[in-house]
Amino acid sequence: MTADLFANDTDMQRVPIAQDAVLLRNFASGEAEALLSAARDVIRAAPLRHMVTPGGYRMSVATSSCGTVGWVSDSKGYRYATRDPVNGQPWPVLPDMLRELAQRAATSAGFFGYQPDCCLINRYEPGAKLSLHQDRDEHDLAAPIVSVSLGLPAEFLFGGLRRADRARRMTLWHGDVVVWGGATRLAYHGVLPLADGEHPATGRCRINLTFRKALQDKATAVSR
Ligand code: MD3
Ligand code: FE
Repeated sequence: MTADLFANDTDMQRVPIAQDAVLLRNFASGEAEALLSAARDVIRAAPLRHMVTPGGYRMSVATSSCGTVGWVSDSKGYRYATRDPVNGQPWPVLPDMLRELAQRAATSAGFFGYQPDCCLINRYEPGAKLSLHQDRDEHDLAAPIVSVSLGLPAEFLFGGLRRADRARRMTLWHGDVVVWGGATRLAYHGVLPLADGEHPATGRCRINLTFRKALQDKATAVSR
């Protein structure tokens, strides 16, 4: 109780989730406005859009990307592409401010030398959800994924390596950062339909940034 006397809802807290996964509560709280501003610059050049899944469904989450590659989905499948299919242009560069935040978070979680080449931007409006899935389109599964939650809170589902494994539920709040690596890199995960609300930083939505290393380093990709 006494320890909580001066506790603040923006205090950083490290919460282990599983082996190789750690929640850094409020890690980005102090720079949320700057992160959102950088994300808005990206979105201006590469507008958020609702991709279509290979199965023909329009995603309720709207996405964009920046970096040397961006995540795309269409009737042919999911993949990383060097150009934005909407305008045929390369994706906007990954802003230093975003990359540095991701690198600091990775280091704080024990993953050193993190060099993400993509930041996927997800926008959830009320009702938007992400069904249980694995992220396995990346060619470098040794690198962690760093996720940053901004705006309205979301109920996140974190399962196991098999779809049928029971999923744990946790709330991700504005400013929370999660680093997922090693054993959890291929864990099933998803997001429940976003509850309606209003957040001072984002209005009526949640923005999630996920940093990825989608491409294998050239030096390590050489066949031997
Ligand atoms: C656990 N995004 O973009 S972030 C995605 O909140 C995605 O927008 C969610 O899943 C979102 O693919 C979840 C947390 C997250 C991201 C990637 C993971 C958790 C993960 C990869 C492996 C395990
Ligand atoms: Fe995912």
